[in-house]
Amino acid sequence: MSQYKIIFTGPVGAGKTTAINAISDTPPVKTDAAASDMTKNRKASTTVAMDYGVMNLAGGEKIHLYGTPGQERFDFMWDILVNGGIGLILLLDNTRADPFQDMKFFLDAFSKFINDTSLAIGVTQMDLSNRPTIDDYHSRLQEFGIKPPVFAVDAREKNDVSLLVQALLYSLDPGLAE
Ligand SMILES: Nc1nc2c(ncn2[C@@H]2O[C@H](COP(=O)(O)OP(=O)(O)OP(=O)(O)O)[C@@H](O)[C@H]2O)c(=O)[nH]1
Ligand SMILES: [Mg+2]
Repeated sequence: MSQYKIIFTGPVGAGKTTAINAISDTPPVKTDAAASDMTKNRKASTTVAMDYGVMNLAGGEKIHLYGTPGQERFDFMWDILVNGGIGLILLLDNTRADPFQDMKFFLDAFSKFINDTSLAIGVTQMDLSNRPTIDDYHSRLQEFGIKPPVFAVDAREKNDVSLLVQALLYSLDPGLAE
């Protein structure tokens, strides 16, 4: 049976923990701790080490899902978590002050891994803030010389997150995504 690993990253509150929770076929492992400074993100806790879940594909493959902490002070986990991964999902929160700056920051931070593997981008909270648009993201990504799939996703919705994962898998191996 084939086993693969993908990693979710992105800024605080983008929905990494929520997304893994939504699609995992096993009870997810979370390492959230209460955080008093999280009120501006409409949530009371933040990931301090990692999230973990598993998605079972129809072909019998297992996709191991790892989520990074969003906070930069835990960035020592980022290199550890990408080890052995086949692709990266970058979640961006459209209500943040400057989502393009977040995008640049994470593309830079994970540039080596992205170069070696594959990338898909999900933009969350578009129901709360509809700008920038997905087209705006595509334009900005052209400046980086990359063309990853970009979707609007609600991290709470299993279908949305699942489509994003399928897009990433498809870009790696069209046979893997069904
Ligand atoms: N309205 C709305 N809320 C969303 C959407 N996606 C996620 N959320 C909410 O946004 C919050 C995301 O929180 P987390 O999943 O903890 O975010 P995280 O990326 O794990 O954050 P850190 O671990 O702190 O880096 C949750 O309260 C979700 O319910 C969306 O598309 N729309
Ligand atoms: Mg989290």
